[in-house]
Amino acid sequence: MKLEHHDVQEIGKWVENARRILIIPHKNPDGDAIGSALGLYRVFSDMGKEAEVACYDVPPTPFNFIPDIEKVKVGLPELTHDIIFIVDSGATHLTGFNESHPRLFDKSLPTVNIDHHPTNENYGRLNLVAPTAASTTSILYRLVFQLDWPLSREAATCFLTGIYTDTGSFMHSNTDSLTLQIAARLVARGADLRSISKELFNTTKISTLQLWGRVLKNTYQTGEGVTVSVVTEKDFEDTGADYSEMTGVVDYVNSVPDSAYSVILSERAGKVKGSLRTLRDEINVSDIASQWGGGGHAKAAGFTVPGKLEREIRWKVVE
Ligand SMILES: [Mn+2]
Repeated sequence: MKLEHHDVQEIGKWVENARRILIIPHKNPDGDAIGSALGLYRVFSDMGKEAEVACYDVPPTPFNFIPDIEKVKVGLPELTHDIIFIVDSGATHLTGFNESHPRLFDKSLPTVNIDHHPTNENYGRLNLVAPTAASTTSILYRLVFQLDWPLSREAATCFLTGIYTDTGSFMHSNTDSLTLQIAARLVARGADLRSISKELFNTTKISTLQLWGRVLKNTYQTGEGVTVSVVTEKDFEDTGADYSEMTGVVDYVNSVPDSAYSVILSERAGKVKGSLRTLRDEINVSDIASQWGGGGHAKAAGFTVPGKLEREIRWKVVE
């Protein structure tokens, strides 16, 4: 359970001496990004600190049940804080602020980078990067536990949200014993697992169902055993769904028996995004994504390239 990392005590000292703390999750925030940011927000508020959460995008509406979600500000305030936490962001561009605020990543500001993506660039002045952790929130739970910070019921719900979403409701291969132990401890601390599963797993908007219908209909398998689906800009327009509503459908596309791995190509604003997943032990989709300038985890990764999708396109694997 203990985080073996020399920066842990240093983070503790920084927080002890800080008054104003800014927390930044990645853009298009998922459950782990939002759970990390708002969990820390609650912990620091309970310590009497003046905490703020700033994100590039508005959090998707399924996260409206998360405590303090209304406190998330869109866009960055002036960077005059005593500490700036950047959470769940494997690369600087994922925050959305790399071009407008390069100072965030040149170590001139008191930044703390906490993440579990193996491709993380250690861009913080302090870095707590644990690639074996199932979620950033599971690292944060251990940090809170080790530094004896207060853990309210609300913060526990935030942290459990990150574990729940990043393990695909405890179904992905990153659901190990430590992750389940942390989840159990969070439930013991009052985390609201019932709301998390109801809001994030058993609630689906009509636009989401229609989008998923198109993704499922467009699914095919290549000669090399790769399961592929595509979703175009027009599919988003026709259904009224936004990009965040893709969450979840990838698990269906990835469930085809004997598939090597799965890819969903989605088109948005002149860019094509690829989401890769695999259930196979011997396949590392992060390596595959890196061929297109992307990255991520061994079993779940992604990339973004400029361009658009044309109907005739076929995904081909070459050695
Ligand atoms: Mn994550």
